[in-house]
Amino acid sequence: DLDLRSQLKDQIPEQQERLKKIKSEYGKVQLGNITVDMVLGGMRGITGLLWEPSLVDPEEGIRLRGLTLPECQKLLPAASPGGEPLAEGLLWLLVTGKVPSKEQAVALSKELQSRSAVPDHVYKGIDSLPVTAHPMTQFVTGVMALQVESEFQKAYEQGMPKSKLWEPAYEDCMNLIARVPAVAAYVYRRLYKDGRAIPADKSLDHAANFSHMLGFDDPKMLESVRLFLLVHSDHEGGNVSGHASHVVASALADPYRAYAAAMNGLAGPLHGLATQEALLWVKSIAKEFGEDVTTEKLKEVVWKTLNSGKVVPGFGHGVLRKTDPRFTCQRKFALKHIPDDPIFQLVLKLQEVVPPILTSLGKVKNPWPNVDILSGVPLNHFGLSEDRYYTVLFGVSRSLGVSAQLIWDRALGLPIERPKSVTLDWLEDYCKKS
Ligand code: AMX
Repeated sequence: DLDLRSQLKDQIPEQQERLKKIKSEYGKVQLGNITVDMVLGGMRGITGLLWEPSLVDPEEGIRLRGLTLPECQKLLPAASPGGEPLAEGLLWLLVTGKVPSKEQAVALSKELQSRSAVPDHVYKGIDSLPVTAHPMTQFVTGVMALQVESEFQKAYEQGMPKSKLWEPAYEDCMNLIARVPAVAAYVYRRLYKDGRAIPADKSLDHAANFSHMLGFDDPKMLESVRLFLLVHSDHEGGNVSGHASHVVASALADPYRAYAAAMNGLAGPLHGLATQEALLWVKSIAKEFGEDVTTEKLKEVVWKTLNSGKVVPGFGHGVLRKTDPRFTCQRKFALKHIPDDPIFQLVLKLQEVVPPILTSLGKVKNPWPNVDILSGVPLNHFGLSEDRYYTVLFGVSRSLGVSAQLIWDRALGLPIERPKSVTLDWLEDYCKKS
């Protein structure tokens, strides 16, 4: 069957039963103890969310529906033989847990194209902002303007029962995924190319068409964008953007609102803005000290960054405790396609220099590189050099993972999210008594 929706429809009863069974048989099984440290430490280490599209192992890193990134690269259908996976195939995997055939990926590509028309008021909304507004502000404004067409909101207003709400959630998610590349490209062209928008090319796949609308048609750039969409698509549910989308949707706010919430979190420098910050930082080093800066000088630069009270962007992680496989995957790509790129060479040096310094601080739990130190480098190499735009690219990619879960949130009928909070007074009293 080539239709994603009907595949999903077939799966839903089975997964609903599964959830029900886990609840009734294992509902009282303990998943760990909550300590005061965890409450004060950003809930780190508390297992408290259900998130189907992916899982992060602290040592091994991300698996998308059980597949490592190299497995995804090997098994998912590619645009060209041996090339990077199609975003459509990845989306199919994230939604269903099954590796699609090329035909299924192509059918999904057609479906997304048929949904991709962006209403004019979206562009007008973006145009009402000053061009100085951060690209993420312009992007989120566009996303909120897309919300006007929410099928979910309409269905809810018309009294659709909870058990059927996954259907309009699916409609919104697919429309959202189909439309955000054009909105993102519009922001890019508005800011950096005198507003000369480029129309979609319906002969291209989702990622390639996005690159085309941005203004880049080099086949290697298309591969870079396909890889970028893969590595940033999802990172389980507890990260700021994933969690934000989940909690907002749990109030039965529609997928556009949930995704916009995710994007506002992604715009934080400790999360998605690290893509921008890392590229800016590496480029500023190259500019100030030249591309073949010595190791000694690099060490000084890292210390200077730390001593000025900043974090080293592109290093460290909340859950991971080893080098991010998303980094490794992009390193392999860069070695294949842009081995001599000076910024890439500089990142390779940072990969050696930064971890011992972060380790020496004695408090950093993971001194290793994460996805963001490298993800901008290939795109920058092929001409997309505007650092401030990078988080928007990350956001387009996250539409895949966030949406896959938003559909399942409603298909599984997950309840409103409402963890318990306490005050400092309460904590002191409780701890003194225990
Ligand atoms: N540079 C400097 N200090 C760092 C650091 C880094 N790269 N990573 C961690 N630390 C510091 C923390 O700021 C914290 O210091 P504090 O106790 O004085 O506040 C201490 O080390 C302990 O932090 P942690 O438990 O190791 O990490 P965390 O879970 O609190 O934070 C993260 C994780 C990603 C926010 C952090 O490593 C960081 O700020 N990294 C740089 C920004 C970055 O690359 N973010 C992108 C992450 C991936 C993504 O979301 N895209």
